[in-house]
Amino acid sequence: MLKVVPLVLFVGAAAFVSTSSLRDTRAEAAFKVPVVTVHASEYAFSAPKSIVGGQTTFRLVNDGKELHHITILKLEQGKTMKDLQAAMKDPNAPLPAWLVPVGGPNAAVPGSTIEATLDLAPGNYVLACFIPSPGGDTPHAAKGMMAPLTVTAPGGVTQAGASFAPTPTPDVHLVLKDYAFAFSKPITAGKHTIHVMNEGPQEHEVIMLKLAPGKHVADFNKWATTGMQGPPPAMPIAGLSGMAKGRTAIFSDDFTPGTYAITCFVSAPDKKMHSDHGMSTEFVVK
Ligand SMILES: [Cu+2]
Repeated sequence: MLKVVPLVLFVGAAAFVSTSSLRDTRAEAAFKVPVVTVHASEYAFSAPKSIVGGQTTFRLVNDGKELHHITILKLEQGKTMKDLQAAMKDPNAPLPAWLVPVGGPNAAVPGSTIEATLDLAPGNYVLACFIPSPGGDTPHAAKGMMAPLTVTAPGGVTQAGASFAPTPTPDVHLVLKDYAFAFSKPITAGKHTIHVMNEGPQEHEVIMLKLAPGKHVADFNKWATTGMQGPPPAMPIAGLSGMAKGRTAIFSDDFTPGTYAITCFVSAPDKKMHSDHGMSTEFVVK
């Protein structure tokens, strides 16, 4: 009997060593995406001025009373936020060639926190909110809701105060194109991590909605584009703001049974919104 005790201790210690080293390896692999937290209110972002490039999770915390999102815009050809502000003075001007929308969390209801994960190359960017206030059509960006962001080349140095989250592992793919959304498989109840690819040719966005009972996506499209008056026919949940052709991004939603919709409010060359070209769809989660 006594002889057995050391053997048991030895086996136990070996098992402990092997599980703890396994855990370390997994933790290293799983917690590696830096999280950049951005606070939104009327009408400003509180965000870091500079981050390191690569795959990054943007966490949008809506501290305000209105809907807000982050559209992350890459400034090319040496342009600055001033150039963007000048270009925005003409609301009918087409998107300048030096401005590339790359996505971001879209759209957080007051008090909520939503995330989107995307890969950022080094360069100069602007965070902007293009959602208008209720009763108007002036985007928040025109009221000053823009912030410059410098993305630096990864240099192997972790930023002070950086936090990390598990690498998102998508289980569903969603393709955006003119003018449709296509899931790789039906959405079931529970949490899904959705990998989105814009196949273009135009910019597209993902406005993900849980519809109120008896309401349809057409009701939301009308409500959102006629001053957002009265109770919303749908609740926006995590989605992705406008992204150019070829861009990918990842977001997650926890789906409870009900009817959902996806819609896109990007403007087509004919000035109609993509939703008016049929880029709106509903799906039922059982
Ligand atoms: Cu679209």
